[in-house]
Amino acid sequence: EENIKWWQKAVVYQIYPRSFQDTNNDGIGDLKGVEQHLDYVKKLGADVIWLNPVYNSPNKDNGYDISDYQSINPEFGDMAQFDHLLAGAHDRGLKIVMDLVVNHSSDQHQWFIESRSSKDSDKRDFYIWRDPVDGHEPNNWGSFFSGSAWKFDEATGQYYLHLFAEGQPDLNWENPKLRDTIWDMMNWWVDKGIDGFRMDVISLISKPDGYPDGKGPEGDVYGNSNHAVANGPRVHQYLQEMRDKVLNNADMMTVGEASGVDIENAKQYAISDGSELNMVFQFEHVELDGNPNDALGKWYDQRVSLPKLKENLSKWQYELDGKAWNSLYWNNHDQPRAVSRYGSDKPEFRVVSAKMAATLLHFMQGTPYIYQGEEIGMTNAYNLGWDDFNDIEILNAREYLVNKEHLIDDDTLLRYVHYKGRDNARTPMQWNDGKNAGFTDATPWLKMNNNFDTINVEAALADEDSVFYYYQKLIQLRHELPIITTGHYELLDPEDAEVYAYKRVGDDEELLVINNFTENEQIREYDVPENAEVLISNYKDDQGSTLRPFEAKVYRYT
Ligand code: ISL
Ligand code: CA
Repeated sequence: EENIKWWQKAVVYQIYPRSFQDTNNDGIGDLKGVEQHLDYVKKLGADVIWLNPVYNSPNKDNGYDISDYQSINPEFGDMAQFDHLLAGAHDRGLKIVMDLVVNHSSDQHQWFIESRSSKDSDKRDFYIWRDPVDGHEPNNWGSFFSGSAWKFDEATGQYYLHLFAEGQPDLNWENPKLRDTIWDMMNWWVDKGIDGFRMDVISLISKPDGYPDGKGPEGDVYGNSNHAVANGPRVHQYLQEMRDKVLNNADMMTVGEASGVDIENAKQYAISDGSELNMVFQFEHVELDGNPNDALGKWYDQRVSLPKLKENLSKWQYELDGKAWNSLYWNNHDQPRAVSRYGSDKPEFRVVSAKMAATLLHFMQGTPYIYQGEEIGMTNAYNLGWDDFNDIEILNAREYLVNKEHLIDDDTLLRYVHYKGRDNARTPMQWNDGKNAGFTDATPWLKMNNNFDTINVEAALADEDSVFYYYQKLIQLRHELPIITTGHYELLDPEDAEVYAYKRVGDDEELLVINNFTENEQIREYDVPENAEVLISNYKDDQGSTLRPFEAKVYRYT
């Protein structure tokens, strides 16, 4: 117990401010809107809020292209409102973790404006510039958002690297001056009293020496830069330097978004001696239903099989236990809605399956993250069409895969987008069944999911059997029972393709977590002692070996 850190017992609620609550009727969520709902987050029981980027940005990638790290985007409010929000959160015992996006900045950042102005600029080496090779790009790296990761700049005749959008040039971490500038900026936020950082694609900051070509899937001209760039030679050195220069200055929570990171890498990033980060967001389980050997990459709409999912999640549970720390998530602003992807958003199964998925995740070892709307079972947004999407990843994929390379047609991509697209998660929060679900009186920046007449916070709060109250109970149990934080994980029946059952083993008690992953009844016998009691379930009564559709139950026994 004594050795447990606060962030190991905590539950995080992720807020995407643009889509949370608009208070000045411009169709865009804002900081005042976040503040307005602090009591809602408190009622749910979460301990920490992770705020997606709220800094100045031309919004090529919705705030992940930052033009001033020490400012608040006027569409969200101003610094006084931020300070007020932070104080309001602290008054309620809530912590706030900020998004830190330092693999790249916006091309509108003053640093880049100076950097691109001349080869002699003292900011030139804040970014990554290379001469053309035989008249074209320095290597074959592809951008995460389609096409080449290099952009030729006429003014100085060199290419700059952008692993994401053209408007997101990569910062040059090799430059100690850049690193010092970042440490100063981070310390400025630490001094404000924020409680931690979620570090965007932090696994990509150290580029491999020599910039070798990456290997891409067959039929794709670009090398997959995720594999070529992730976990570069100096990434751990940089993070240890960050620990020393910034993170040790306060009691912070840190989570690195770690694209391209496997178990062995993660053991170092999230090592329990505290020398780097507290935990990482790994991507393996959300990449299982993709197309890794194909130029289509993530674009696909087949579900992962349960044994495959089990194998992966279990590997992380076993391997990090005692050595590092897991983050637990089904979805975020980059992933489709959990209930649509892992449960069922059919009306008759939505509530029960959202609770099942929550049970499966929240009884694992690690720090759980809940993405806004997940706690009321918000679903993918099938009513959005090509004219409605905003996300650069979706729009670029259409440009590249459909229009340029003719790899698939529009309708197929649309089907994939309805399964996987990031805008599924970004439609505004559904507060009630009124105009625009109570999100705004104006036209929302992104079309609403049209199911808010039934799926909304007001309805959830009025129904004691709602998904909301189930999450509330899961969080409460985590706070009360140390075994949920520390117990050892044991998978049962790895090959069972319908039911996901596992144990948490403590010193003097155990939990057995049983989840029917299907919409059919299943019959399963598990060995449970006489003294077993049902700790939580998404059905009112226990029918023993009969598991009803999406039934989840947890037995506790000694
Ligand atoms: O969204 C993805 C897959 O659909 C990822 O490739 C994603 O781009 C990657 O995980 C990095 O995400 C983070 O950095 C991006 C930003 O667009 C994402 O919103 C952010 O979470 C660039 O800053
Ligand atoms: Ca607003």
